[in-house]
Amino acid sequence: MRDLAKEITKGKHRAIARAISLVENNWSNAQEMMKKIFPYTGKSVIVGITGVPGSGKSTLVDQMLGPLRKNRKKIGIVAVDPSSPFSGGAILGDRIRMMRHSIDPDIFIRSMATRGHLGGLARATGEAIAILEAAGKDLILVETVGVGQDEVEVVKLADVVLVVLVPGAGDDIQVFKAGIMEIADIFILNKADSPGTEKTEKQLKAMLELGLKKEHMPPVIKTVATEGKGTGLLLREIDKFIAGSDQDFLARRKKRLISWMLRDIINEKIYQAVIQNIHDSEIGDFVEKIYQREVDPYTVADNIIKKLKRV
Ligand SMILES: Nc1nc2c(ncn2[C@@H]2O[C@H](COP(=O)(O)OP(=O)(O)OP(=O)(O)O)[C@@H](O)[C@H]2O)c(=O)[nH]1
Ligand SMILES: [Mg+2]
Repeated sequence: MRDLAKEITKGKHRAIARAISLVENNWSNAQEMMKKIFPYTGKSVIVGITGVPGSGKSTLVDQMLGPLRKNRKKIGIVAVDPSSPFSGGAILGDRIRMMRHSIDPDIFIRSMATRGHLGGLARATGEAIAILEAAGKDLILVETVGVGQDEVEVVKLADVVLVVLVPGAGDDIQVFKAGIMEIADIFILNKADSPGTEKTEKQLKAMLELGLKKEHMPPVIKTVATEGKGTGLLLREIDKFIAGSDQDFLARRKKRLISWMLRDIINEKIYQAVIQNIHDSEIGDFVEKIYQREVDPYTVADNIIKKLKRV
């Protein structure tokens, strides 16, 4: 395990891949490694990108890689895939689209499933970010689909949050409902080659003006990701946001990530303590008593926690 931590800090991609698998599949065994790399974390710029399925997030990420690599930035990409059977094709599409960069030794690309994470998506994604930070990545891009609450939440792990909209989205109240609009530091209106771009841009700006003061207005960048149009401007806006944010603001963002991870880690540890200390047969006995209405499940849970405090 010591070697794995060391290999990560040397930036070895095989080590990064193994480490992320470990935090996903065998969390207990990953902790020693995570403790060792922790001092090396917290120094990268984390860019979150979210938006409705198919809005062009992966295409945008792919287009940003060229200019970033020209500036010799080392990059990590985490695509958080909703594990729905319907998105299977999209996931494959993501991988294929980004393939042209996958042989670059300074770009690491990984997709993570949103479901099936004990201890929560924030913990798993936060740990993947930490591993990439320890590996010396300058910039970490986290792509999430802005549909489920979890996926929208997780993008707030970032230092700067990009929300991708497409023409016509203004007509779709769902987008506004998902809580996705409030979290944007920069709006991207992608597919600006489609009809209705001007209308959506106007609607978006009108909506923002209703809710926000002028100085807090996030920039709206029009892009055509498939042609790389607007991505240079987008990168400049990201730089501007980071450079223009004071240290306190950036510290608050980093602390938000730490706070979620800490909560998730505590939850997971309590859960594991329950599994390890409360035997299945004991649970069975409680179930029987609750079923007979001899006791209620709340009292049982309180008693289990009291018992855990003693171990
Ligand atoms: N016309 C047009 N098509 C685009 C543009 N950007 C992306 N697309 C196309 O839109 C489709 C979806 O693009 P993706 O980059 O996979 O979108 P995504 O948001 O990553 O999709 P999910 O990860 O499945 O949510 C692809 O067929 C792209 O080629 C654009 O600016 N204009
Ligand atoms: Mg995608």
